[in-house]
Amino acid sequence: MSDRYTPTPEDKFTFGLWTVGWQGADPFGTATRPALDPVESVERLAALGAHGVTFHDDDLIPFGSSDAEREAAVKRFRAALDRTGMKVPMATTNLFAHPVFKDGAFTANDRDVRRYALRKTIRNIDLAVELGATVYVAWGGREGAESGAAKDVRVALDRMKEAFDLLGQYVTEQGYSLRFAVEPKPNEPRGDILLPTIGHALAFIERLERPELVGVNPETGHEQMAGLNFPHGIAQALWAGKLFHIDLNGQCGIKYDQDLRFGAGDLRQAFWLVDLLETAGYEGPRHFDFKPVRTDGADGVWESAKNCMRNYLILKERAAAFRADPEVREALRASRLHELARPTAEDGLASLLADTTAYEEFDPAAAAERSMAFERLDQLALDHLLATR
Ligand SMILES: [Mn+2]
Repeated sequence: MSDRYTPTPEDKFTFGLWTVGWQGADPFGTATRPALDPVESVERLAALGAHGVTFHDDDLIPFGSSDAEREAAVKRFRAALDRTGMKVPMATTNLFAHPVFKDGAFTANDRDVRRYALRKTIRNIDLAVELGATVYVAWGGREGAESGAAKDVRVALDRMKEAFDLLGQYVTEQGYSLRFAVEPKPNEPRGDILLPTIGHALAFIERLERPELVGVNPETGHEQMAGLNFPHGIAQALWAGKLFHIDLNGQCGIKYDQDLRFGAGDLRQAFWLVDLLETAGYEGPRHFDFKPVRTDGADGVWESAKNCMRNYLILKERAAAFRADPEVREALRASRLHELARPTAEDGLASLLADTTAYEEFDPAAAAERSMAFERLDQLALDHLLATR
């Protein structure tokens, strides 16, 4: 039963194995669903029209597996990929679940833990590259603190930089075509996490030895947990040439990390996000990092996975209709978007200083009277989002 919102692999939708595989354990309750075999996830997502899957090392190879067990798990996984044509564009490291990472990984106060974390990461980078990944995500969920003296943040940032510099050196020396994507999050599981927003991460990246190898992997809900406008953050990442990957999901305001399916939560921001990704030339995977609600069984897992993609395609259609509407084009002009696109002083500073109409003869009161006409423009967007136009 397919319609125009049924995806194909060309839509480049990808899912983390940990998303559909989430068993529903939360801080107050144990799992509500049985474990899912990664091979089944690959097959079912392929049947739904996805392009690929992504994984943490421990999603595929349970922590503590022997070398033989590791090899067997990879072999089965690779066979499923070959059978279905599914890709692995991204991989990442679980540096948060095992108690050894209770105080972080790359910035743990305990040096032994930091060295172990780097080796664990490098081991999975080798596998990621073998499976064809071109992006390696780093979410430092445990890199943070709950109290002031427990973490010297400036020194911890030195250690964070050291980690990315070493990883950059490693992939360069190996000749890998792999770039890193830092995933910001303000809090949870730590009280406060380092590199809490897109902006913090972008500033950090410029201090690295190989900044060209490192970008960001922003997640919808993570920015919204900080009360921030996700499309604005994505726009700045694109502007900086740093949107290496993206995690799409849903979040209802400033509260715990909900990881709702894409399209749930702030629908207006989802609309503007899709409009941005589809018009800005973003070519990376549309990756979903969500958690099927723990109230549901396997039916809800696959229903929500399907609907992440469906909602993206609906919003893509709605955003395209908005951009194609002649009345919208007229409204954009009335709101002077074309003027924003024009440099403020293309004739140079000297001309600006010599231009008496820019200041001496300028009438601020008259300029202040010009309506920006944003209300009409925004309602046109809402009409298109709600499919009433
Ligand atoms: Mn999340």
